[in-house]
Amino acid sequence: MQQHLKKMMENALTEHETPHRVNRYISEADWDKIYEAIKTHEFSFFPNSLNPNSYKNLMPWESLNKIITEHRLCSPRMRLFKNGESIPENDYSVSKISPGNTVFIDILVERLYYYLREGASLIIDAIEELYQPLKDFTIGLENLLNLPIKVNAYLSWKDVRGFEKHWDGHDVLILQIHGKKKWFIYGKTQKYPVYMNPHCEINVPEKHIWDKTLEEGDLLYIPRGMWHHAEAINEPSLHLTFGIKRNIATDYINWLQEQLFKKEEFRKDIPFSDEIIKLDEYQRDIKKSIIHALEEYTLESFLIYKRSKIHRKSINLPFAAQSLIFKKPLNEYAIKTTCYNSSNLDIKNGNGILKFNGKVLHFSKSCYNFFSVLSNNEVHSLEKLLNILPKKTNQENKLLFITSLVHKGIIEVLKYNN
Ligand SMILES: O=C(O)CCC(=O)C(=O)O
Repeated sequence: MQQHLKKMMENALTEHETPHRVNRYISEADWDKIYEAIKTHEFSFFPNSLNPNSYKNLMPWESLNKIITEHRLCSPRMRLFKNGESIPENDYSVSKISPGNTVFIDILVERLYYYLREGASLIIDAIEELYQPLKDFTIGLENLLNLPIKVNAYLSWKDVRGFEKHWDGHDVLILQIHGKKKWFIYGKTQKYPVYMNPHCEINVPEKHIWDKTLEEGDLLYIPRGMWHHAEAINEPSLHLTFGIKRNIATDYINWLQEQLFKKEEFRKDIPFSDEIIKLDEYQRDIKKSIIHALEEYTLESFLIYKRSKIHRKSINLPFAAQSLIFKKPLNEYAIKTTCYNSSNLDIKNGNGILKFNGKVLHFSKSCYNFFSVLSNNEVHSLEKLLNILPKKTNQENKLLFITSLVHKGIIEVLKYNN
């Protein structure tokens, strides 16, 4: 294999090791404590828990400026808030029409600076999608927690609240990256509250139970439902909020409901209300069917499905848009998977199964090795993978098989000298 390609593959390999992605920023000992707090829903403060040599790389000011400059981030992806009120987007940006009649929003920088100087907070949603080091770290955390994570950036300059006192329907990890911010934590509204719960009583707590000024490198874990607000202290502050969506029983039931459409007894009409005997029978039968369904569609299968949905799209052009991707010499190509979790791979009844982005891919047992080699997230030479595929399949069909996986977005092609 060519030396450059080998080097590139080695670099890619270190980039794709999950623990490495997280250990670069949080030590294993600190992560263990954070993990315990998340598991037990225990509000916790972790001072100085971010590695001082690296955490600023999660969102340097220059990279943030580049993100805002180079993307057309319109509301609500990027928004300004002051004292709990959103500042109308057209107060700091203008709609423009391109020669092709496309309308787009352009920021008026002078107005933006003015609002920020006046105490507005700037919020960018899902910022991990826009910055690779942050995305890598987020993927690492997702793999450790087996839960999906979305990151928002909050920037403030004045001792003015962005949001008023509120609670979130998901857990949050707050990482203070630049400057300081003062946090006020209040009690809970309800145990395990969720946004869509119509039975949630809103009793806004009056007095805070905890307050602290977060300094650079500090981390705070707020379980869902805890009221909080934050204020900067008249100096630039940037924190990243990692929103963690936990799985709850109603998620399992919603998934179960989708599975139950496959079964006749769950599609069957409920008798009319004057058919008392039939109604009784129906009640008895459906109870049995529900118990049976819970045994068939287990919590474990649901969790595997949810894990497979934790998938971040990755675009692989020019390769994935070509019907025939590989041209000789084949030793210039390398392959890696876009599925980060090897637990999505399984063998059942002698056949291989790959759960990918909520879909299920069945393949013959003879390809199992191929997938299990790929699923460790390393980068592999195409030639090595061709050799792992069954000997009786000819080269052309092996290449077509690999091509079909690239077309599905399951694996990606890398090429030296691209
Ligand atoms: O910085 C703020 O004003 C509030 C931030 C917040 O609520 C959060 O990060 O979850």
